[in-house]
Amino acid sequence: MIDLLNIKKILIVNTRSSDRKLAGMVMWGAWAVASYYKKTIKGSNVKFLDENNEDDFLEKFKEAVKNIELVGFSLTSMQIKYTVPLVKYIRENYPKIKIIAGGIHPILFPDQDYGNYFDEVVTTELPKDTFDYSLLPEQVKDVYRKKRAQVVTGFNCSYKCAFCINSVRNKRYEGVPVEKVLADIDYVTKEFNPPKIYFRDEDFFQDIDKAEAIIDHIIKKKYKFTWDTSSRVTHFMPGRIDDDFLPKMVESGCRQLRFGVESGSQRVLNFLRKGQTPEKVKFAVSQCVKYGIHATCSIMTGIPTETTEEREETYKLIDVLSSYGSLVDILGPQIYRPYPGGLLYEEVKKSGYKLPDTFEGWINYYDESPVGDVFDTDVHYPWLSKKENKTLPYVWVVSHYGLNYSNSKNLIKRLIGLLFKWHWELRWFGGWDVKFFMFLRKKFLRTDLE
Ligand code: B12
Ligand code: SF4
Repeated sequence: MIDLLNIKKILIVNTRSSDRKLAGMVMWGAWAVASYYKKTIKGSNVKFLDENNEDDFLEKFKEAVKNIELVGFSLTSMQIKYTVPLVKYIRENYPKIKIIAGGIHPILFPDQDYGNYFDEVVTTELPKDTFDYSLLPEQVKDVYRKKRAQVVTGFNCSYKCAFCINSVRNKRYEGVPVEKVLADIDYVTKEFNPPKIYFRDEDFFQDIDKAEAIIDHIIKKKYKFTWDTSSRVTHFMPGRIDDDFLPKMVESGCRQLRFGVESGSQRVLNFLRKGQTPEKVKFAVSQCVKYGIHATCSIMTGIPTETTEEREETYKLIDVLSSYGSLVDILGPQIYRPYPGGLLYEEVKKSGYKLPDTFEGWINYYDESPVGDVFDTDVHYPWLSKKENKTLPYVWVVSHYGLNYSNSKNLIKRLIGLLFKWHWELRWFGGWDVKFFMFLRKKFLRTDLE
């Protein structure tokens, strides 16, 4: 085991996870680790480099490793491809540098053969109670100032949806103590004066008392930022998010909630162990609309065992939700992409879907089996028919642009919207126009779902 107490010069690296950089995003795991080492190792000099948020990342990385004792890589499975070349560079040029890895990939695959890439692979979480703002990349700070800051209010979730990592890791909700959240809000407001704050949480209202304390604090301090967060639809009930609570939320600046709607079929929702009904979804979304809050509805299709009729139930639910008006954003339905972990992953394994069993097997894994990007159209999932593999990757583009754009004030957006709405009404997820649009969209407008 590496004796970290005798190591002072540390570099924590977060590489990109696909050919597309996730610019402006906060990479919580790597930031937590860099902050933890900086706080706990006396006299340490800790640097944090996130490829998503650096121009000339490679040059900066090469410069940084010249004078470093230990490099720690934060790894999701998709980052392995981009991490290995950096590890090889260090091994070849600076053999004395110790290299460690940690993150969700080692946590999910603690027994995998990691070869000689790392001197140590950490398969547990490090404490995540400090996020040192001086380590946050400048590009992220800029986003905090101009667009949206983030404040963490909780980690994980006590539900166990079959497709979610929470069901594999058997995690429970870990709320950040309310005093800490309030102090963080005060700090972020003073330091960055953000127009908007995203409360990073898998389910912000899981601790409703904490949610209320945060809302009261924002009102008391008369902060002007708006805020958004993620919620389960099931919190919309008397005594939780109800007609007494919603006006307070709005007063405090709540303008958007994100919901995991997933499916319009009760059978599929039960299969996913989602613990919600389409009626609950409709109620939550209509309540948001009533109070002027945007409801972003994230929806999936191509779920193992889902039938054509059940898919149509999802499309019908989408029609109902979008009929509530322009405050409803339909995100998806995106094709279900299996990532390792989750009960649903056990299901896809039955259809012959296989993940690599060695660390090296992951390096090019996603080249042939593209997951992780809404623009992936070349999918070959064994639980789907040939036709479904061809058409389902285009469903989100038809619904997203057809339903969200067709009433736009911008003429070009409206024309695109009307064309796609026509496709949507015919349930026609093909045609050269859709494919050509997807091609252009992927080439020129890759960063946001605009
Ligand atoms: C918030 C979130 C995001 C955010 C922020 C991502 C980030 N890296 O912080 C955004 C929106 C950017 C995002 C994007 C994506 N995400 Co995401 N995301 C999450 C989510 C919900 C929470 C992550 C988080 O904030 N955790 C809190 C931090 C503090 O914990 P942590 O990252 O695990 O880090 C701790 C330990 O792992 C360890 N550790 C971490 N790094 C290191 C390094 C060293 C050296 C050491 C010693 C320890 C160590 O200590 C840390 C502190 O305790 C997770 C699900 C989950 N609950 O884990 C999915 C998850 C990580 N995402 C996932 C995916 C697939 C993606 C995307 C590919 C999605 C997409 N289609 O683009 C991208 C890839 C981004 C990337 N490179 O990480 C998958 C990863 C699956 C896998 N096998 O790797 C997960 C697990 C969800 C799932 N499907 O199950 N995501
Ligand atoms: S999908 Fe959402 S509600 Fe379900 S376990 Fe995951 S974080 Fe919790």
